[in-house]
Amino acid sequence: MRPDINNAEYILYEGAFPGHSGKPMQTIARQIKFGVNEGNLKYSVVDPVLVGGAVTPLYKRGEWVPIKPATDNAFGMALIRLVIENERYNKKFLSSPNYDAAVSKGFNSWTNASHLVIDDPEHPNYRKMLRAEDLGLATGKDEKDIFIVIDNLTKQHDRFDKVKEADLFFEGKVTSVDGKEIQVKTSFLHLKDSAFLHTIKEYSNACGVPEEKIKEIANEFTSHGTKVAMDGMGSTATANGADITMVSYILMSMVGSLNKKGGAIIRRNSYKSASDGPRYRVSVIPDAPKKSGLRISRTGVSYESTSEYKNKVANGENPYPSKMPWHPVGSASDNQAIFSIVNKYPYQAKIVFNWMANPLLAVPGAAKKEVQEALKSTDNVPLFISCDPYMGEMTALADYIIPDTTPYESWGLANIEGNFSGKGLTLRWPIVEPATPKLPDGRHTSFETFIIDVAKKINLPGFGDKGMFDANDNLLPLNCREDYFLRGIANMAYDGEPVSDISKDEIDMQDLENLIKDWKDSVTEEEWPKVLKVISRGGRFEDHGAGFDGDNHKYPYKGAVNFYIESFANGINSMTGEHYRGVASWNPESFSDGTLISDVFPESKWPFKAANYKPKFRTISMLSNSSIMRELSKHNYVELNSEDASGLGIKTMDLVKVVPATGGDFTGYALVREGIAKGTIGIAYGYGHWQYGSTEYSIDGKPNGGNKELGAGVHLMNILDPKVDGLFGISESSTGGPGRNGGAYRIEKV
Ligand SMILES: Nc1nc2c(c(=O)[nH]1)N[C@H]1C(S)=C(S)[C@@H](COP(=O)(O)OP(=O)(O)OC[C@H]3O[C@@H](n4cnc5c(=O)[nH]c(N)nc54)[C@H](O)[C@@H]3O)O[C@H]1N2
Ligand SMILES: Nc1nc2c(c(=O)[nH]1)N[C@H]1C(S)=C(S)[C@@H](COP(=O)(O)OP(=O)(O)OC[C@H]3O[C@@H](n4cnc5c(=O)[nH]c(N)nc54)[C@H](O)[C@@H]3O)O[C@H]1N2
Ligand SMILES: [Mo]
Repeated sequence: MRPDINNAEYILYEGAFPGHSGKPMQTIARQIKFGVNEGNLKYSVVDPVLVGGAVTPLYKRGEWVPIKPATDNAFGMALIRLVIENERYNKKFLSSPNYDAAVSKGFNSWTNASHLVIDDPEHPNYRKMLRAEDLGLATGKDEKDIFIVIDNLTKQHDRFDKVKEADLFFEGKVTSVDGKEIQVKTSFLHLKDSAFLHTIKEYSNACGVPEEKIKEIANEFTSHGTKVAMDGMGSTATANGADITMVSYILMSMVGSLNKKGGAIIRRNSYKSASDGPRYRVSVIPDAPKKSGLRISRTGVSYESTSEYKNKVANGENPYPSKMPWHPVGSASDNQAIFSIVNKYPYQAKIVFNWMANPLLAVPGAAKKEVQEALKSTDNVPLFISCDPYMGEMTALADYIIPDTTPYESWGLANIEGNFSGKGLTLRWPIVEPATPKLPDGRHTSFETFIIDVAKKINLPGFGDKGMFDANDNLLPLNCREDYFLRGIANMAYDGEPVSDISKDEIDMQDLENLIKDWKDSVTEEEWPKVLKVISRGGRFEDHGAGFDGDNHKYPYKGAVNFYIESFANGINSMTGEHYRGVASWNPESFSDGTLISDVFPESKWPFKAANYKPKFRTISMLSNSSIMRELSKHNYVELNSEDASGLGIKTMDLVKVVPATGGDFTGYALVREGIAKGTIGIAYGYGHWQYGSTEYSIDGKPNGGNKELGAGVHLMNILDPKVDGLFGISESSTGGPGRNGGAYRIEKV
């Protein structure tokens, strides 16, 4: 979810820099400016780096609060402690055990704060939420997850969905139908216990934010009703980043601001398109085989379900540790996949197909020479294909490169990443003929052409003459990219109330007749006027502000915000066999087996942590497209706080060597300034390329590239996890999230 900047009164940015990066930086900058000048918006940007953006002397209502990298959990838990201690939370909201109860009190979201958790180590469902069946209560045939709360009126336990006002503070025994007593405690109290493990002073020492500032922010956050929100990503991309994600939703739930105007609203609030839609079942594969197999990234899978674990147990061995970490809570992840491929674990990749990704730079530690060597070895990767319009770092290692199209040459359906309350979906259509090679049948090479042709060759369902269903389950061909995209656009045009037909004038004005002549058959005669209407407008959008019904977002996220998270509490660290905590807490950065990074690499020898941030004048990969943008920042810097720098005798533009604790030194120009937290190295991402034209390569014997300017600057080499047997980039243990910020480094003057 994302802040509704247009209507918010206070936003806490915790690792997202408004007006500098974010999605997209221009819109966020503009909305902040309006919020400040015409609304009542105030904001705090808690970040190790002051990059500029919307924190400048001109924006008087925004402040920068420096924080040590990878310590946001300490800051966040301090806020939670203060909010609980000073009863600044909205009790009416938190004691609503279901969505309808919360709505009846003027809110538009709900939490499990009042739900009971089984707190008895002897109980078979210890660590789980208390459910109706634990008490022997009858439930409906298809009902599951009937959680239990204590009703504030009757003081008796009841189903969560039958109660309007539940006890937030219950701790004690409940009795099942057959008279057994179960020790339970509310989610809220679990969180409270965790927050009270440390004092505000301890939290403040850990994160470097003064106690007074933490108190001020706790106060500010709870002084605007539901018109507050929190956003952040940099803080979550750390080896302890799962907790700060929880903290963010919990803090917003302390005041009930989710799904409220001026609070946080869902992003990607979109029309149906390349999905099972009103005109075409684009995402449904006719005769699809059943899904099977195991994701290579080891994410979203518990180690206990693997054959490695079962075999070890069957042989009477201690199953822990696993060879590499398994991440029970996560979703698909390229940073984990790459290390699986490199280590041939849990299985060997036979064919690697890379598209629109450059993991060598994007994944912590993957820029290491050893990772590149492993990817090049046919022993690890027998066949490596990359589809890319550019000679990216990853692509340069491939056996085959399929030239792909760029945005002006291709179709695209792109979601809106927040900042807009209504439904919306953008689309782009090819406006120039692709510069990629032309095939004998007139199509150009591209990702879609490659996928369709290979699929047809190996007889995969979902392609060729019987490739797709329309809404009436008639089979239609899927032979070119337009069959896919135009039907997606037809779905979009007909989703809900269909759009009106385009007029003849508009068709002529944009020469749309010519655009469609080659793809007449992809959609029906009847659909074209509506498809063109959407094409002519670059998408379909509700009116500005149409997403609100009074003070409520019309498209609320209806799941509960979990104060106690069962999936974490029941997840097991595959390296140690220990359970994760079910509630947010302050845990300093650690390696996958729980050893603190600072125990392995003590701060006395490795005094710096890294903060990597998005570059202002380029996107992550794209730097060769505009020499004007390149002129504005020819290279990046190793940015240091002036106190740290003077201790090391470093001045701006000195050459300095950054030494990551696990090797991979790099040398760059120092920039000494006040806008960096102490003990932090700030480095802009997207520099230090060794491909993208910076190294020469040849095509059909003709030299290409070789422009050193394209590779200027440094790429932050993150540390590896020495506790794993094999190459492994530092990551968050429960989810597998990348640990690109934080770590352990030292700096030497060259
Ligand atoms: N100009 C520009 N804009 C972009 C992009 C780009 O490449 N260039 N990329 C786009 C993409 S893909 C994305 S996902 C968004 C991301 O946009 P943002 O969410 O803003 O992402 P980042 O710049 O990666 O990180 C945000 C901030 O986190 C800070 N940070 C680093 N470590 C920590 C930490 O431990 N704690 C805290 N509190 N902060 C920390 C960084 O200093 C940075 O200022 O930007 C998009 N917009
Ligand atoms: N150290 C560090 N790591 C990071 C981040 C960071 O801030 N610091 N940011 C993270 C974030 S938020 C993100 S989103 C990821 C991004 O990580 P990736 O998505 O892996 O990387 P990109 O550089 O955005 O682009 C990937 C590839 O797309 C290709 N490409 C560009 N345009 C096109 C096109 O039109 N068609 C095709 N087919 N290919 C194209 C480029 O050549 C490149 O090889 O990086 C993450 N990793
Ligand atoms: Mo991103």
